[in-house]
Order: sequence, then C-alpha cells, then structure tokens
Amino acid sequence: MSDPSKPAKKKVSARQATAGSAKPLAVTAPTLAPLGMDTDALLSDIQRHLAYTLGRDRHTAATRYRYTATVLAVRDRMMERWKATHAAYYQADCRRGYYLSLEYLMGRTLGNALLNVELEQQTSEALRQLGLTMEDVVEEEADAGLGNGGLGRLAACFVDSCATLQLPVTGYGIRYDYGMFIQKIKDGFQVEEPDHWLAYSMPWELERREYIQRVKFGGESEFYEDEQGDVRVRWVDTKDVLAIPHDVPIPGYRNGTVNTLRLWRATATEEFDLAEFNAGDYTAAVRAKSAAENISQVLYPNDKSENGKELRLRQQYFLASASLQDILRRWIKEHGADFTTFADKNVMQLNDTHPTVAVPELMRLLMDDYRLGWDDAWAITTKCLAYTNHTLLPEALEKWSVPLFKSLLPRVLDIIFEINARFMRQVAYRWPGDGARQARMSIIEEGPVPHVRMAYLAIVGTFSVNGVAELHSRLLQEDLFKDFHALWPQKFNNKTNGVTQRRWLGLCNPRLSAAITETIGAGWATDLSQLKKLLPHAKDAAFRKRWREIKRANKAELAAVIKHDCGVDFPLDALFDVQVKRIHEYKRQLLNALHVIHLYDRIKRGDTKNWTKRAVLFGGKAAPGYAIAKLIIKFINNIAAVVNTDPDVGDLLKVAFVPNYRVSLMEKICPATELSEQISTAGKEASGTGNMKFMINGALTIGTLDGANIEIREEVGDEHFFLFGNTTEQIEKLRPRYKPQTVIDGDAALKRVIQLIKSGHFNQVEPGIFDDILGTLTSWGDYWMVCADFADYVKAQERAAQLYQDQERWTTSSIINTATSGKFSADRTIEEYNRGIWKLDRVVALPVS
Ligand code: 26Q
Repeated sequence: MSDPSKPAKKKVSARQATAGSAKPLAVTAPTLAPLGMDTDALLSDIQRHLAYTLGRDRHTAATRYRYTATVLAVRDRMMERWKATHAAYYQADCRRGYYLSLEYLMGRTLGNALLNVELEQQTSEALRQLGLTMEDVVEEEADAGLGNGGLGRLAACFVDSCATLQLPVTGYGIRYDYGMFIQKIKDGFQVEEPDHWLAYSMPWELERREYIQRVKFGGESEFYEDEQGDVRVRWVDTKDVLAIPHDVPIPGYRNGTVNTLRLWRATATEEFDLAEFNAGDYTAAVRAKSAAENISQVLYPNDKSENGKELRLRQQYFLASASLQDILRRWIKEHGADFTTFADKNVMQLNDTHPTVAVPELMRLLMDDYRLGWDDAWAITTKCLAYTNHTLLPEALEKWSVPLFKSLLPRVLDIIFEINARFMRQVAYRWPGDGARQARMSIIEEGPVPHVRMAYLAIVGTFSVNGVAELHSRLLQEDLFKDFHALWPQKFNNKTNGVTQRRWLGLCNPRLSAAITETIGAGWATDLSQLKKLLPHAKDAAFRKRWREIKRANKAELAAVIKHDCGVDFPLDALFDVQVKRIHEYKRQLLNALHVIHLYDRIKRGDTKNWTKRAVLFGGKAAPGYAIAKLIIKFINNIAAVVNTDPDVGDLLKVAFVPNYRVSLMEKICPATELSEQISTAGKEASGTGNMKFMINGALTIGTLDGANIEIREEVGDEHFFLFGNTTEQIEKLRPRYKPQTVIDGDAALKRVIQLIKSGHFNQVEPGIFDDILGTLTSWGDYWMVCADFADYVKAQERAAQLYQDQERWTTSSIINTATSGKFSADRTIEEYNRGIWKLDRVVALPVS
C-alpha cells in the first residue's frame, strides 16, 4: 500500500536507527526553507501572526493576542521538526510505544517549548522590542490542567522524557473541555469553579480530522455466518460517537525530535444527527447529540476511583477504543492487515487501570474486525499491553458493575467473561480444589450486583505489572496482588517514578540552574546524575553563600505570591515549610496542622527559647464530594486566621493556605521551599513525585518511610533527612490494638492541642464545625494513625528547626540534597521502562536547518 503523501519507505535496521551508531536517518528535505531562529525573524513572524493570522492592530493587540502570536511563531518553528520526526519513525519502520492515560497534567507549554527548542533568548528579546516581558506573556497561558495530581503530572513528565530520549512514543489522552476545577477559598471553605481552559483558544494544538475514529456504545452482540461459513460476532444497533484527534507537539530537549500527544475530542456522528432530526424529535436529537459530546466535556476531579459513574466508563472506553483503532490504522497503512509481527512492533503502557478496557477492546478489534482467532488475538494482546499501578489503597481499586458494563459495552463484556473463564481454568489447574482462591482471583467479583475488577483484568491481560517505587512494588507483590504474584512472578516489576529536570529545575529555578551550570556544566539537563559533581562544592563557604542567596531570592518571589494570593506576610528569614498536594486523609495534612497548633501553643505559653521562625504553606484541592478533606481545608484556614492575627505570635509563625494549587504554582513554590512535608501514613503513598521536585531544588525532607521517600533518604543519606513515624509493618501490627485516646492521654503536648481544638479556639463564631475532625482523630479510631505518629513528628520537626539555626550546616544539607537527586529524573525512569518493558530503539530525526 503506497501513500503519495509519504516518502518512499526505506528499511532501516534497529542498529542504524539507534542513535549511538551515529548515523542519522536521511529524511526527505522540507520543501520550504527553514524558518529563521534569530530575533529578527521571530519578531517579524510574531508581528505577522498578530496582523494577519489574528487580524489585530496596535490598538486591539491585548497581551493575550501577543501571547497567541508568539506561540504561533514558536509552533511554526517546531513544525518541520515534528514532521521530520514522524518521517524518521516511518522510514525506520521502528517498534513504537504508546502511553494511554486518562490524564495529562501539562501545565503551561510556552516556557518549556522555548527551553527545549532553544529560543528563550531570541523570544525574550523580540518581546522586549514589542514592549513586553517574557513573564507578562508566559502568564497569559492557562495551565492545561487535564489531570488530578501525581498520576497526571507523571504522564506529562514521561512524554517530555520520551521526546528527549528520542523514543518513538505517542501519548494518547482525552481533550477535556474543562480541566481540573479552579479552587477558590471563600470564608475558609473550598469553592469549585469550572476551568474553561480553552476559552481563549489553544494555539498549540492541531486538529486532525483525517484521523477521526468511530467509537461504539450500546446495542448488542449478534452471531452471524460470514462469506466463508465461519460463525462470527458483530456488535450491532450501536450509538456511535466520533473521536477527533487534536495533536500537541512534544519537543525533546534540543535534539530535533518532536513527538505527539494525541488528545481525542468527542462529537456526535452526522448520520445520527440526520436520523434523529428528520424523525422530527428535535429535543431528543439535541439531547442525544449532547450526550455524545459529553464524553470529553469534563475531567473527573477525584483522585481515587469513584465507583459507578457511567460517563467515566464511557470516557475510558472512548480513549481506549479510539487510540487502539488509530494504532491499528497506522499498522495497516504501513504493513497491511497482517498481524504476525504486530506485537513485535507495538507496545502500550496503561497508566493505572483507567484505560484497562483496552485489553478486551484490542481482542474485539482483532477478532471481530480483522478475523483473528481467540488464541492469536490473545497472544498479541498480552504481548502488547503493560500495566502500571499507582495505588495501594484497596478501596481505590476500580470496579464496574456488570449490568452497567452490559448496557454500555455488551460485546466488550462478552470478551471479559471469556477472558475470565479461561483464566479461572488456569487458576484451577494451578491450585486444584482451591475454590476460595478462584473466587478471590476472579475478574468478576460475585455479589448481589457482580462487578468487573479492573486491576485483575489488567494483570491477566498484560505482560508487565509495575509499581512506582520500590516499597510500593514490594507491597503489591506481597499484599494487594499476592495471588497473582504467586502465579506469574515474572510479570511483576518496579519502576521508581521520576520528574523532568527541564521543567522542575531548568525552567522553574533559573537562578539555581545558572549557578549549577556555571559550577559543573550544563550536562545535568540530560543527565541528572551529574548533579553529584556539586558534592565537593558543599564544602565551599562561598558556594554555600551563593546557594543561600539564591534560595532567599526565590523565597522573596514566593512571598510576593503568598502576599498577593493569601494576604499573608511570609518573613524571609523564616523556615519555609511546605505541604502541597491533593488533600487526602492518608497524606495527613492534619498531622501538619496539629504541629502548627502545637507551635502556636508553645508561643502562647512562652516556650520560645531557641525559636526558629517558620512560615508554613499548605495547598491542594479536595475532591468535591470528599467532605472530610474539604473540612481539613477549612480547618487549616481557620488556624491560619488565628495564628496570623495573634499579636503574641508576630513573625515567629505564619500559616497560609494558597488557593488553586496547580502546576504553574508549583513552579514558583518548589524553588523557594526549604522543608518538604512528605508525611503520609507508611504504606499508603505509592510514590509521591512532589517530594522529588523539592529535593532537586534543595529542600530537606521531613518524611515517613513511605513511597519514594525511602529511596530519597537512601540517596541523600540519613543525616540529611528528617525521618519519623511508624513503618508499614509497625502500623499494621499496631492497628488491632490501637486506641488514639490512650496516645492522647499519654502525650501532654498532643493533649493540649486536642483541648485547644475542642475548646473552639479556631472556630469561635462557627460552633461545632470541627467536630468531625476531632471525631476522626479520636472516637472513630484515627484510621490514618495521626496521633500514633504525632510525638515522633514533633521531634523530627524540632531537629529540623535546630538545624536551621545553623545556616552553614543547613545549606550543606540542602546542596547535598540537590547533588544526590539524580536518580529522580524521569529520564532514568523512562530508560528503565524502555530497557525492561518497551524495548524501543532510539530514532534520530535529521535536524532541520
Ligand atoms: C478513577 C476512576 C474514577 C474516577 C477517578 C479515578 C481516578 C483518577 C485519578 C483515580 C486515581 C487518580 C489519580 C491517582 C494518582 O494521582 N496517584 C498518584 O500517582 C503518583 C504517580 O505514580 C504517585 O506518585 C502517588 O503516590 C499516587 O497517589
């Protein structure tokens, strides 16, 4: 099959395609001259876009339009590289990877794009000539908040690393009209507002209607005999939805590669419009049309699975089906409908169970649409798919009711049942007569309403199951998935998370990056382990002084933001103590809040000898339906109101809750943070990634032995980490006999804290509102063991406070934290995914110009 729009394909061996062999692939020359990368060329393009593409003149050109014109000028400069990258992949006929994720928390794109395609200086100068600063323009861009938290941001860091490592990986996701809600704080309470991030256009994306896919819903399975006399199944009487791809360029770091993030938008099919409208029922037609378009309307704002919402299942299937059809379309275009080598050439990583319906969907497409038999289809499916788990909380494991599945995806459910029937035979063979184990391991959970267990479907249908930190992966094997581990030990592996240092050091902390580059060179941008070359400089007093000055300048910038957003003054000589993340009981913002009350109580009692000033910052969104999490926000805000206005406290302690925590805010917070709060109940935080961003930027961590904290402490060394709390094993041993009230009674400081809350000190005009907080801590058993860890936490905080008084030693520890953070680069993580799971060759596209 030849496509005139593509250059003739040349077979290239994996060796040639691998960059190490240094022979870049020749790509058909672009027909147009490459665009100039100098300031003048850029400036004239920005002006051209402003005048012609956007039709503005000097009087109507608000900063917003100058931002858009700037993006268009920059995007133009990525276009040839983008096409060349895809031409190179096509010519190399390389094995390809796909990342399937319901979430991509991209944040802003402009700064990152400029950094990666090396246009920062020129753009800054061009904007100056237009009378603007880079900051003015960057601040015009809305965050692309298409994710809840860690899992979504991880996907964003991963696509950045894949492009930087020149791996042929495409990200697939959903282009939600509304991203993560905007959080306002009113009277201390969280109020959610819609995030219409597309309101002012999205100049980075390219709609590609030529690759529209059709996704089926509803209807029923029908058996029929085909022309060859074979009995086959088809899915009929469906209500279809169209998936329209919107491609976002993902530039690698200064390497000529531009990969693709393909986000699907849902629209109604045309014939569905016509049929319904012609039938005369106008309102029904409009309803049906908007039901179809609903699918990509809004991101679910829950970071733990919310069971049973039909629209969520529609979203999951929409993503899985559109993406797999797109992958098969590309395959057929390049190889014809012969699937013998499909599994050698394609691998798809499932970001948690959210896209796991891809397992039966790939089976369905191969069998129903391409006539493969069960065994061949199963061999391909289980060779192509791999699954990453992101949670240890059993209540967060996704389940879908069988009746709901049946009404929405009847044909897909048939296939799940068949997968399970065959799997149950395997279990029975391995453990004969062990009915309890069969029931335990079944993909279908029996009960009054049977449910599909998505994690089990994911384990059965993939060749690799990984956790996201060493402890998490071990606990998956020993605990949550132990039966499956016993059956298939070789499937299980660990891939410790990482973050991209381009955004999380280079872009967000220009002062520190410049100092690091001056000291050890620029190699850290693509090899974070080079930061260890900073270690000897920790002993250099002049370097330490510079390090401190940088931190202080970053603190001043953050303090201005806190003043603006919260009206609170953070003193620059205070220890900046930060906990920003989703609000969740297991993350224990309450423990931090209790410590703040303890400090306040000490001040009130005059116990301030050797005091270290502290500025405590909280931030994070609560799921709109998570009542206790929302109450914790109110609690923190009320504590802040009391502490910040008490004349006895003054500068000794300040507390703020910054509204609307998001990617672009973390870019201002992490460079200024000195103490990073990573205080989850041991065994509950799968990994954490904020912890890594703080470490890279020189914060010291106060943390439990949980998730990646363990590996952070291993890297930095015990003496540069404030460890506290029960371990996972201790927690589980303690749980059966745990009585929080006994702990409170035995700890005078905690007792006073609880008494202050009980007395209504933080809710003088709002009687009783914190009763449920007291309830969780005391009468309801304190499931998250806040009281159990309080005393040890206070001691660790005291160690931090004392170390801070010795600024030379603190700075030394800070430098050592940055210097030993190399492991936490997403580049290392992606190299491990690639070596252990994906096995892709690096493909180098010829640089344009
Ligand atoms: C599922 C079904 C229905 C509705 C919502 C959801 C849903 C959405 C988002 C469930 C979970 C999430 C997000 C989970 C998440 O962010 N987990 C975090 O992943 C990080 C990256 O691996 C880890 O570092 C964190 O420890 C983990 O909490």
